[in-house]
Amino acid sequence: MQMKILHLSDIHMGSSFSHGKTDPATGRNSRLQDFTSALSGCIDAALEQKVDLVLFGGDAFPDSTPPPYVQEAFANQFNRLAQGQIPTVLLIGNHDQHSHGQGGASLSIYRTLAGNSFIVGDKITTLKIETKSGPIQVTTLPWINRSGLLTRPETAGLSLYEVNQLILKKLQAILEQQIRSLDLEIPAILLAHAMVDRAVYGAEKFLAVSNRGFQIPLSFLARSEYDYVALGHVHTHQNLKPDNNPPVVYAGSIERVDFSEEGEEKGYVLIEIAQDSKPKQLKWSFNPLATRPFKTIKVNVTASPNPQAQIIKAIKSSQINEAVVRLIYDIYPEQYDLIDVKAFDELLKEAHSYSIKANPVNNKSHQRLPEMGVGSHLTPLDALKMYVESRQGELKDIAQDMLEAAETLMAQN
Ligand SMILES: [Mn+2]
Repeated sequence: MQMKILHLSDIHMGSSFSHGKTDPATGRNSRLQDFTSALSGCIDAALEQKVDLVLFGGDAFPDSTPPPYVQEAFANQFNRLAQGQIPTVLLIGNHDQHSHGQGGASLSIYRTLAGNSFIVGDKITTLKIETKSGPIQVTTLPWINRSGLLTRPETAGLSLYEVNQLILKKLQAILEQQIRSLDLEIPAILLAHAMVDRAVYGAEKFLAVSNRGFQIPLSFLARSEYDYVALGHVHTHQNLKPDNNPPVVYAGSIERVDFSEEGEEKGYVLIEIAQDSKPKQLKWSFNPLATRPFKTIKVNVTASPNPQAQIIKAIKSSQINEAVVRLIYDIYPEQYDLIDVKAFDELLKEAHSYSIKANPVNNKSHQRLPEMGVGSHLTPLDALKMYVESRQGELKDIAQDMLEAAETLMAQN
């Protein structure tokens, strides 16, 4: 007997509107249609492949109170799974929680819909789901926040680091309990919305260095008792266990939320488990979706006698048809008179949407800092400090934050 599962994540329906345009007929943002098409592609695949189970890894919307027309676009697609009688687990991500971390407001309504074919994963537990190809176990691990696992007296007087260590200790014990409860004869999947240590970060990286998020070590999740670990949160598709023992896979977002995802392929994961062979055989594949391309055109015209011609040439040699385009050009302020932006507007019209940004280059900033010359050896942190000091004028408001973020990032490696 073969069991088929579709794993998708990070839908973020209703985001990226700044990269769209308003449809004059409906008043709706074109990016909602793009995200709906991407989601529809996942649901089409689930129905065509007659999968036994759909696992959604969390982050349905940009926040827990999406406007009704956005909820409707989401519900229309998931409703097709209910009609196809495909059991579906909807996991709660950080964007699905209220800011104070109570429950999954935007998804909890699905609990009551469609003859219980939806299961909302809002707590750590192990579900046993009966599918048309047999039973499967799914441990749900929604986004963890401090208030969910710790009480206020437990955290009194502790530093942020100590609080995180305490959460991890508790989490490890709870996960251990779940793992011990598994029936190893039946397929088992861990479905988690988490920042797992060792991931390559995309747009969500700012959460990693803020107080809101913390990281779960890969070793907590990559357990041989699970046949597959289905992850949500990081938007870049990747497998954290290349030896596939077990696969620990971020499906990634299904459409580009912003330019940080420009170069990434978007899609969903199909999993096949031959549960009767011993040991169980598992195959998984990443399936790309047709998504709207993003294109950055970056030009430095500071050395050009004819910056206008150079920028036009760069636009003409780029694939911009129906893409979300941003044109950025580095330019000396004294070259401004040589630029006619209207000509760029004309050329960029065939893009889906576009933005143009002139990046003024200060002649002085071209001089290298003498301390950073060839032959001197600096740690990356010292180099950053030196750079920040040399740019006090522009960076003073964010200098401290930059340094703290850098220290946090480097301490993690
Ligand atoms: Mn997330």
